[in-house]
Amino acid sequence: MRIGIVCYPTYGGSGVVATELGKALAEKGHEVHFITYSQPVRLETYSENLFYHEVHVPDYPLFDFLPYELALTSKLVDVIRFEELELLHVHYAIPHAYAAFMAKQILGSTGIKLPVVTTLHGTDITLVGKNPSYKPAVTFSINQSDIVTSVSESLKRDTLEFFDIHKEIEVIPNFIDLSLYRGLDTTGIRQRFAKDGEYLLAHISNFRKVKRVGDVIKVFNRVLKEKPAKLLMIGDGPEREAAEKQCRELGICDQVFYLGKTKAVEKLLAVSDLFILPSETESFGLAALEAMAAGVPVISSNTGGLPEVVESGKVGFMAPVGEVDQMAKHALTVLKDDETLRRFKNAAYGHAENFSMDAILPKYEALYLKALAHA
Ligand code: GMT
Repeated sequence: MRIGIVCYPTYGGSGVVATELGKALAEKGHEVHFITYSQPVRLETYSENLFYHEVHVPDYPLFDFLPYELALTSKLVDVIRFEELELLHVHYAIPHAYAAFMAKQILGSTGIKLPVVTTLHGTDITLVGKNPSYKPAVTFSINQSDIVTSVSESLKRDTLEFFDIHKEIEVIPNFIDLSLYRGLDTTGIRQRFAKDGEYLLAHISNFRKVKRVGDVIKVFNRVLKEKPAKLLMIGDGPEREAAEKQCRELGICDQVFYLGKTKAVEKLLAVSDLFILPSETESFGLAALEAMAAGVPVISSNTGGLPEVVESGKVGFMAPVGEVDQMAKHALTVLKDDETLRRFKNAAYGHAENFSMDAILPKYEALYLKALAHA
């Protein structure tokens, strides 16, 4: 198939899922064209089946706001026509589903059919999409998509609750390429952060409010009172400064490493003992799955789609949002002794296999065929 993929190219779950999906499809022989405003961060590999088309938004003194949807729509029309794409898969409804609808209309006026698959990822529904400024356009464009998928049952429920949707929503969970976590050379990495006998905890996110990074620090600080440990804070975003300040106030700066948007995520996870994800809301929690793929147990909040990912008591534990005492208690249960930690680590890795790329990719391919058949 010749497939167009639209996504956010930056760090963030939806862009990662879209890019890994595109790469896997290309490996299976499909021709995949990414259309977005900059090269997706995970699209560094070369494949003869992978293409990238950059959307440029020309500025003009009249524009207080650059019309990205318009430029994206025009680019879609151009690429789809010229490359003879058969299908468009857009990730994150805002504004991609809307641009896809417009492109479909324009192409339709010249007799070109374009099936559109929209994947809902989370904040496009739970935080941003239901804002009245966007809601009518989001509702409309979801309903106009030929196929709609969501990354968890929880997100599907939220979508049906917040929007007037009369389209079937297929749930296809996030997935992971387990091969990325095998045979890694991690020589010296753990020693760089933790001494012998110290536990290594980790958190990865875009440090937005929804991630509750302050709770990560609180949980870690409680763990520190019982066990020698270090914390890796991976990623960057608006809440980083506040989290750094929190560490200073608690006097634990020497125990916490802020590593920013490093690309060595798999290696850092591979040397970690425990992952903390106390989010306010999380439609799936790809970061938790990445941790498990590296054999790292997870302590998370029990919000949104996380209960579909984190098998509490087996691969880690969940606690209600904000319950940092409970989370710390759970963390100490996992870190109780070497044998317990090993059991949780093995279970985490085993559970990640349920979300392997091999298991999930055929589901998308089947949906594409369905979309093509109905076009
Ligand atoms: O977590 C974020 O803020 C990034 C966001 C995104 O759209 O890139 O992630 C969402 O999509 C991911 C991939 O489907 C999910 O794994 C995340 O749970 C979801 N984030 C939230 O719901 C907050």
